[in-house]
Amino acid sequence: MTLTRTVCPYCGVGCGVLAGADGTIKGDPDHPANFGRLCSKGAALGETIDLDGRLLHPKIGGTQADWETALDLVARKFSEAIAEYGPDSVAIYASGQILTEDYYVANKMMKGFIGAANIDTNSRLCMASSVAGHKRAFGTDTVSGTYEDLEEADLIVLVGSNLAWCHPVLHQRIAAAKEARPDMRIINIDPRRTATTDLADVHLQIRPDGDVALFNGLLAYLAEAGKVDTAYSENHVNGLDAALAAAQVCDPADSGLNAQELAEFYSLWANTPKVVTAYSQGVNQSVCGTDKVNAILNCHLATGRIGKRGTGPFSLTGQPNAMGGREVGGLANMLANHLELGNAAHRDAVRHFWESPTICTRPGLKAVDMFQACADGRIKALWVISTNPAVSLPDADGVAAAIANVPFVVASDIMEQTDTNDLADVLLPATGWGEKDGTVTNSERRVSRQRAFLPAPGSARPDWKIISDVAARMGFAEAFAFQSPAEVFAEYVALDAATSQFPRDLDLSIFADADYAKLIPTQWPHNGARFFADGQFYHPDGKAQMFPVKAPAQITSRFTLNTGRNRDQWHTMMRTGKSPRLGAHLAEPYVEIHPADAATLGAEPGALIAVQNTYGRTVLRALITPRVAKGQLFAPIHWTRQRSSAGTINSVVAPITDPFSGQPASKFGAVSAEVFKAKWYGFIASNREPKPLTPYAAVARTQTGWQAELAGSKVPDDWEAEARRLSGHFGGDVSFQSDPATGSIRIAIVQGGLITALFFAASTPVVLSRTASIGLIGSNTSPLAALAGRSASDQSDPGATVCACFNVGRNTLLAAVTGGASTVAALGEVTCAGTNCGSCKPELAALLEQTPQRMAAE
Ligand SMILES: Nc1nc2c(c(=O)[nH]1)N[C@H]1C(S)=C(S)[C@@H](COP(=O)(O)OP(=O)(O)OC[C@H]3O[C@@H](n4cnc5c(=O)[nH]c(N)nc54)[C@H](O)[C@@H]3O)O[C@H]1N2
Ligand SMILES: Nc1nc2c(c(=O)[nH]1)N[C@H]1C(S)=C(S)[C@@H](COP(=O)(O)OP(=O)(O)OC[C@H]3O[C@@H](n4cnc5c(=O)[nH]c(N)nc54)[C@H](O)[C@@H]3O)O[C@H]1N2
Ligand code: SF4
Ligand SMILES: [Mo]
Repeated sequence: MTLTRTVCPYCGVGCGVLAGADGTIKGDPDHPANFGRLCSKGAALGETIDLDGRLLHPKIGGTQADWETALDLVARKFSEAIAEYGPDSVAIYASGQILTEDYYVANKMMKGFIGAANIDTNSRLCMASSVAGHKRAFGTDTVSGTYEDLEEADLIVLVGSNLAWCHPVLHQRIAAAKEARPDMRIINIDPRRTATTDLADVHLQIRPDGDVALFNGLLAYLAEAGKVDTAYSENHVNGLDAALAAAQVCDPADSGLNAQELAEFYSLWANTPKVVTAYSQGVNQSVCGTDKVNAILNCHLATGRIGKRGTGPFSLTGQPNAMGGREVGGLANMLANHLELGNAAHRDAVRHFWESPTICTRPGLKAVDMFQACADGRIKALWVISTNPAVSLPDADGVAAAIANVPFVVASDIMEQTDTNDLADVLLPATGWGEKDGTVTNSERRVSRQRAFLPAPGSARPDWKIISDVAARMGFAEAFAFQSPAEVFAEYVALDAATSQFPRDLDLSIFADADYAKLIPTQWPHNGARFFADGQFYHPDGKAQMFPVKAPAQITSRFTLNTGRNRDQWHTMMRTGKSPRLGAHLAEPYVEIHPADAATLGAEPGALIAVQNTYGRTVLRALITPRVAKGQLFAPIHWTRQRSSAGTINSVVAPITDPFSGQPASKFGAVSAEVFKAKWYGFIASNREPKPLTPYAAVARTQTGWQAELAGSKVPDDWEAEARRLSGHFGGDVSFQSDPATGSIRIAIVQGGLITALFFAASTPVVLSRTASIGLIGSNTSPLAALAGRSASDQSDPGATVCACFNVGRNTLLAAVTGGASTVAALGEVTCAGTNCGSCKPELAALLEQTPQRMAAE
């Protein structure tokens, strides 16, 4: 079997993958991002390339159509809207998950040929504050850090980053570096404890949005302790005095940390020259996201700790091509190739190069405003490409209504059913990872090739081709006559060369003569390049700018909501949701709540909590844990309306944005919380996909089909009918058991001698081995034995999955601990857990810490 050299389609670490058409997936030992490692999501890629649920042909109004008809219709509707209402009446909402070539073509069409800048992407929800902060400080959006800097630092400060779950291979590289150099210090700044905290020497459990106060305090401390590099700041930095003055009037106690925590952190940072401050969404997704970025950059600029090995600020990108999108300029307030929309000379040069009839002259609508314009009727035609805004934007229910309000909506996706596709007039099938060719750029500016190793399914086409074909039909055939992604890439590189008279960081000359087919992972401007090494920045005078920032006003609410990611799921689960192994890690939309808050609300373990505000309402399983602080709730972002009845967390996230970047404040909002008083709780294992039909429902893939956790607010009159309705099994024989004493109901549905569905209900959360019931689906076990909850092979229940690679459950691990395994390595030897991708190692360590012996001793 020949394996194709490509890169992982998930996070911004950008790991190299060797992939085969039979589903073989290996880490690429030669890729400089991962040197052969993969995390649980990367390792399970082979399970997600089947065609189940794929959109295989264009659809118009739900009916299959041919490409000609669909493309003609899209082009006509867009052209008509532009003719009647002007270029600002159409919009594209795209994604950091399309390839650089797709992105370049979409941006060119919108800005140069339609002549408006209404193209924004989900990177607005992700990287916009970093972009804005970098531009203010450096004059360009330059990420100067490299992965080696993280390995070489003596101190790594992780701010608002759950690296262990969100950039797992980078986390493993840091863990390995720390093992080799135990003196290395890691500080984790996060309002809650996470798997990342377990690697850290110190957890600073900051108040939400306390970051500006914390880093302003650090700047003031650096000045007082004589740690400002005066020579550096005189020669290379403007604005020190103003930034310092703002910092000095800021009270570091507003960070929520005590005097000792502050003193220790400040002293360690001040006295460790080799420091990297790496940050992610806990910084970006905030009302003061841009200010947080500048507060961090200020400290690095004041000390000259930037542009040198093992030092610097490091904005970790989330999506596989978030960085590529920034490079091509695919946001509503950028032009192309790091050129400025507001600069007439830049605009003229780009227009000249594109030979375009027009060029946009002012910024377009940023994501949240774009959907507001959809709601109030300004947008007449909308094209959504490779993103699921009806789930991932704040005020998700309002956004869904806004999309429904647009007269003509197109969605390009690889999957047929998404919450956004359900609202579209036209669906265009895109080729996905493994089927398409192009380039992506990772967090350290390394451009890698994604290569196809599978044929295009059905009549799916690559995004760059679909966009070019629509542009051609709108009258721009000559400028969009691309025949391959290589041609698009060549034009993108040529645009860079044609505009080299404008000094900026982006320099793609290394790719000028590159052989696209054989392109090896390459950092721009050249491998091993170090930005700012000479102290030169990109403001006109060559200096960096320190920015005065002040701490935001506090939110006063009994409960606030923080949101983020799970280890084994990717965003709206369109791909990872296909893998039973990945689904087994955390199979329900949950809310982390502090034990004291749970007690006040009267929430027992397994209870459901209704979290709501004026925007909407969700119902989530209570995960009672001291990992979150009192008054703070945390919930994952992954559940959609396809997989849950009330688990879409953005239903309760307000559309409040950072004033400079337009990035939504997805991590900190006011909500109320109360126990959802269910009349009954249930569980289904089935060979058919259950629909989320009860007030609480969470659907997930299993090894034998599907499962659903349920709760209802009205006890059904006819349990058999309810079991059939919820499992979708209307045929077959039913075995029914009920226990009036406990109110529990057990139903098995058998077809052709095989168990097709098992349904359990009770007046309290159902306690039974899910794994055992799931294992019985499709077996010929007698219904009576099945309803007794015994597993098909009479094996013990492995428990909830901890290690997704080897499917090792919590009970198996606890048994190994009882049997004497006392270290992560020993657990690996006994059970294999953690010995493949290593993503579960923090959880193994936590499990060891919680062994009964230790708990008793505490
Ligand atoms: N498994 C998995 N990995 C992913 C993704 C995924 O969906 N699943 N998505 C990818 C993408 S697109 C992105 S953008 C990245 C995101 O990667 P991360 O930013 O690391 O992930 P999040 O879970 O969104 O948030 C990180 C942390 O910010 C903390 N936080 C909240 N508020 C504050 C605050 O005010 N201050 C500070 N200091 N911290 C705060 C949260 O408690 C949370 O632990 O992950 C990428 N990797
Ligand atoms: N509350 C809250 N909300 C958040 C966040 C948060 O932390 N909290 N994080 C935000 C962030 S950082 C991000 S990045 C967003 C992510 O949010 P989204 O971008 O909405 O999430 P995805 O599920 O990744 O959507 C990608 C879609 O593209 C499709 N797709 C995959 N490959 C291709 C392809 O090659 N071509 C095409 N045309 N389609 C394809 C998939 O099937 C899927 O439907 O969510 C944001 N929303
Ligand atoms: S860390 Fe995991 S998800 Fe991220 S690129 Fe690597 S294998 Fe993919
Ligand atoms: Mo993201």
